[in-house]
Order: sequence, then C-alpha cells, then structure tokens
Amino acid sequence: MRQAFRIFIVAIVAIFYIALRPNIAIATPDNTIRIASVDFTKQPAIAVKVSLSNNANELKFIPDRFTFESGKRYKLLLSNTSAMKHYFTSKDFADAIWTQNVVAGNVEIKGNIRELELKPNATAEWTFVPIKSGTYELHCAIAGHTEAGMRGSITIQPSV
Ligand SMILES: [Cu+2]
Repeated sequence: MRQAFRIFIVAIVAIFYIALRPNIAIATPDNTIRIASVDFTKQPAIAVKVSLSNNANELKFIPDRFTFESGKRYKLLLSNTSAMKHYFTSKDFADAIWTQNVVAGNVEIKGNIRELELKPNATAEWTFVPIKSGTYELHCAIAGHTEAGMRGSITIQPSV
C-alpha cells in the first residue's frame, strides 16, 4: 500500500514536471530564444602597421612579432619602402583567421588570402578577424630572405 502511494506521488510529480516543462523552456515573451552574438564585420578595426624591409633594404619585418586577439577585427597596414619586392607569407596564420578583404591600390579582394607580395613602394590593407589561437611563423618567400632574417612570428591569443 505504501509502495503504491509512493508510485502515485512520483507519477503526479512527473506529470506536473512534463506539463510545466514547455513553460520553463519559454525564455522570452515572444517565444524565441535569444543568443548574444557579435557581427565581426561591424567592429571598429584595430590598425596595425608592418613594414616589409625599409629604405636601407634591410631584410626584416618591422616589427617582426605580432599579437592579435581572437574575435577582434584588425586592419594590417603593409608597406614596402625598399627597392626589392617582398612577401608576407604566413600560411598557418592565414588559415587561423577570417579575411574580410585586402585592399591594394583601387582593388578590393574579398575572401581568403594566403600570401601577399608587395613590390617596391607598394602598400596593402588586410582586414581580418583572428579565429584560432596559436603561434604562427611569418617569413618572406623570396629565396634567401628568410635566412637573412626576414622572418617573424604572429600569435593569436584566445579572447578574454
Ligand atoms: Cu623579402
């Protein structure tokens, strides 16, 4: 008898729980679930400058270390004031970001970019949002330039 009463109570509780459950799931008056989201393309871009070599034709990136934060929007302003062409090559970094665009001259390129080549006196703007944290190597792909010191590193930190 006691056992039957206990089962009855459990059944009543279960029925009420199931009956009330839909009301618990309704989070907002208009019956939608809202998830906070960020439109990365509308964040102000943080400008970061990088020179590929310089007027003295030194084979280096200036600066040669970069730290970005995942989920922020950046505009990397690249320039080459040397007499030679240079590359900004960091394929693993390129795979760890979302590229919004690259603007060079009067051309805007949308979509994935793996590598940029800058001729003497060229400039380019690369707008992106870092996605995947890690440290990625950067180098210039022209033969001998990496070995001569034209290399660096790019770190993406998790968002805080
Ligand atoms: Cu170079």
